[in-house]
Amino acid sequence: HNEQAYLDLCQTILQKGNEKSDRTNTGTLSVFGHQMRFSLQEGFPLLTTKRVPFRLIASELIWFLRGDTNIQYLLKNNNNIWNEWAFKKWIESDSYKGPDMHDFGNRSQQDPEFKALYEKEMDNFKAKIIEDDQFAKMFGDLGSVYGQQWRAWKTSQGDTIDQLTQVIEAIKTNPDSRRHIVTAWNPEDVPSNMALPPCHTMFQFYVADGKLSCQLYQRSGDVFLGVPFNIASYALLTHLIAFECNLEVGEFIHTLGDTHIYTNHLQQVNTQLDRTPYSLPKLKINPELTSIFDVEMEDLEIIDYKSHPAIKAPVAV
Ligand code: DHF
Ligand code: TMP
Repeated sequence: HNEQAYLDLCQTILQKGNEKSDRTNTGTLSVFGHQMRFSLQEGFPLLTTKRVPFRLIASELIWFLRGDTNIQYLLKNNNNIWNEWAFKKWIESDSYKGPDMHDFGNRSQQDPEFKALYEKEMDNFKAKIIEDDQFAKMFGDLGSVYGQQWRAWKTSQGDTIDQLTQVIEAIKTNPDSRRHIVTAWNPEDVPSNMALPPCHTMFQFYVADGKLSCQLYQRSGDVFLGVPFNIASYALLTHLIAFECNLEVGEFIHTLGDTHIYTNHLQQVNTQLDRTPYSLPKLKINPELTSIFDVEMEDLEIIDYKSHPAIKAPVAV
């Protein structure tokens, strides 16, 4: 079963992980260098040992494919997964005049009174991003994150490169090439131009036997919260590009650098490890879809998704 690779990773970290402090002051158990393989023929790798919200994964990927880097699109699609990182830029800006929100992630976990204040500020921020295009332009943008790097990489000549369109063209015309690469890591943009330097730093496609495979190098992986999203997101991207190129799907290979479980997720991970996986769901793509750059939520459907209940956990900011 495909999902076992993920559960084994959790076990490995619990057993062998190094205790490591981290940027967010949360603390982690961490291993360096790990690889998982998912056969996309076996089913769609949306974890079943906890409910993973496919809707959020799909709308985030569509946002990347559009080359969008502004959370306004996500909020209009009721997707809140990037809010904290835009909010952080807002409260650190000179225009912010509200109550002190520094270190809001940790403080809202420790202090219920602060948490209420933070939630109110966050609600105001979200409403303003949705209603006020000018404000959204200034404070909804996460900077040079995935959407921009994939679709409009800035060159030294002042042009842009659409890496994704180029890689699709290359897969169609020269499938055996060993250069089917998209990179999101631009040293010139790290760290000043982005809310969070890219975690999924580069990926490569490979064609053999009429099947498209994809390998991702992820420099940093939050195994409980981020990684289940990342697996499903790249599986979805591989399906979409295979669809566009008239290929079957092969494997998704997930290679990780600093692979960690935050110490405030340990109980959740143990709960999940006590569960037995169900068989994986299937992905259905609207056969009428003509270009993956026009894909909408309605074109994507997950079928036969049976899962254990969701497990809540705080995200480290
Ligand atoms: N920072 C950290 N520390 N970990 C991350 O995984 C992470 N991921 C980012 C940005 N920064 C990050 C972008 N992706 C969630 C999942 C993915 C994600 C951000 C957040 C998350 O909180 N997932 C919840 C459900 C959220 C919801 O329902 O709105 C989950 O239980 O999976
Ligand atoms: P870092 O920049 O200090 O590595 O922090 C980023 C954190 O976010 C780290 O815990 C990894 C996690 N993360 C994922 O696991 N997947 C993602 O897609 C993103 C954006 C972040």
